[in-house]
Amino acid sequence: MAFNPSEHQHLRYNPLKGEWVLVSPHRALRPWSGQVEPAPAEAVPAFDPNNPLCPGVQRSSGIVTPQYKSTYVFVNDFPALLEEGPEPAESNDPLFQTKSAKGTCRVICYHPHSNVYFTTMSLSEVVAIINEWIKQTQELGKKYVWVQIFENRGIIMGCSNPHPHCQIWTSNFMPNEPKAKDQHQKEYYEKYKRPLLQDYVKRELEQKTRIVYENEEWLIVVPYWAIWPYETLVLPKRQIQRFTDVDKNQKEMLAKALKVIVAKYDNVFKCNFPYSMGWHGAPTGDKFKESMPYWTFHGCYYPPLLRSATVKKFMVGYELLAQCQRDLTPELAASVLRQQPETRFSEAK
Ligand code: H2U
Repeated sequence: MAFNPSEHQHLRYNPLKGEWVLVSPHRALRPWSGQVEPAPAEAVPAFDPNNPLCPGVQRSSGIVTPQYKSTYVFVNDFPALLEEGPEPAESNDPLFQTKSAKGTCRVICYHPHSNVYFTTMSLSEVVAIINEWIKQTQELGKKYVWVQIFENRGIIMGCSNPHPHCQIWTSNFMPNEPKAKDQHQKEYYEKYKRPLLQDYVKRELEQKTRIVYENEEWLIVVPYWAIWPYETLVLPKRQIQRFTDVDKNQKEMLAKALKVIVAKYDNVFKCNFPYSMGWHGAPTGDKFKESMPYWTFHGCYYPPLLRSATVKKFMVGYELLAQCQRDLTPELAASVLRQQPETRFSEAK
């Protein structure tokens, strides 16, 4: 019998992180009688006098959120990283190593209304969010080597507040994920003299099997090495290293791409598709002025849903003890997403 990647088990390599994933397509139809998550609540009022992220409402810190009209940024009242604090002692002990950890955590409210999102905001409102992401990268990147912008969407992803928002955690250290991507993109560039992700864009455009959406500036694919069922990678068609390098056209086209990808996600199971998403680009801080041609700026969406609006993939047993595994092939996931309309089901005329 000839090998068929959509039917037969195999391993795939993630060249960005140097990790392998087990793909087991033959298992995709196995029955499920496990946990079903409660259906996510959909109706959120535009203003909730008890929601601290709404304009005019008091936060836990006692500060009243101002009457903002566009995006609004504040320092997280419960930060995981503080700018100042006692430093741990240096240690040469190979088994008990410690390092300094300093940084800051901010929250970005996307919009003054709680009942809007990328799918329902205007293009210019989404561009305003992108401008805020760039501004924060510029400002915090002067001081910190890593500026992690991320959003948790939905209760099952640990999102604690229904108001449209994301977070930024900056640090004086490179966290593990971007550190691995830094190392692997660097090694690839040294070997092939081209940025890994620009070569990848070219190959995905040729193969066409994992494309979810593209416009003149951006390509969204389910990566060949995806671990989450409907994971996607947002890639620039023109090489850029950091968010701060995005030009006007890339910004507008990115706004368009983000509106479409979220609409497609929501259309798959007719719900607010939960995910964690965020941005990765070349390190900043002392390296901000350095050109790092091996680094390609990109976005990642990690959604957990697998079979329905309530049944998610668990990263448990084999994933925790051995390595990541998936049943649905990236090609099948991409075709499901590609076929979805570009407008959210609730907005369709
Ligand atoms: P999440 O929904 O991703 O949990 O983000 C909401 C953040 O908002 C969370 O990190 C912060 C929480 O600490 N927050 C405040 O800083 N002040 C508040 O009054 C409420 C929530």
